[in-house]
Amino acid sequence: HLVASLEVEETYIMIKPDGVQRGLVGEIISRFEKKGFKLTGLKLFECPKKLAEEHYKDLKERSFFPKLISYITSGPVVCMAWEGVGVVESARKLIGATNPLNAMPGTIRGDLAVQTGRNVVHGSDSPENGIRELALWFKEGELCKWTPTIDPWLN
Ligand code: FUP
Repeated sequence: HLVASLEVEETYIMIKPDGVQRGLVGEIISRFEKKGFKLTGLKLFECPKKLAEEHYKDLKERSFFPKLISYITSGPVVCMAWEGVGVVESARKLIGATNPLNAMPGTIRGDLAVQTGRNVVHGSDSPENGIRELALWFKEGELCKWTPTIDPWLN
């Protein structure tokens, strides 16, 4: 479908260890900032194995699961919460297809990545998973529910 949700939503976006180590943190954050979404949470974090397994629990039976867990826990990740109208689906479009070779140029993965197993960024795939994942990765008090006091044109 072409029309994004008109609901204000929250999504969990994570820059994976390859994105951090390749120096892509600023570039990736910029994509969401320039689009006009609101940053409501941000931290550099070393993900414990248990948390990675919980986050990707739906993929537990897949052959690539052990490799996926060792990739995600191989170095610090950048955890982010982004808020906005239709942000879940829009962020998925900004990120691009799971396999970066299938991701359109102009998307984060299309522009910056080559391999599925090194696809630089994660984004929640539904509003329900946005809520679930934010609860998993952020503690009470780590998210900021702020209202812009300057530019009222975006968000
Ligand atoms: P996405 O929602 O685009 O992150 O993709 P999935 O939830 O299907 O997969 C989560 C992660 O598992 C991907 F980012 C990379 C990894 N993966 C593989 O390593 N191999 C696969 O065949 C599929 C996914």
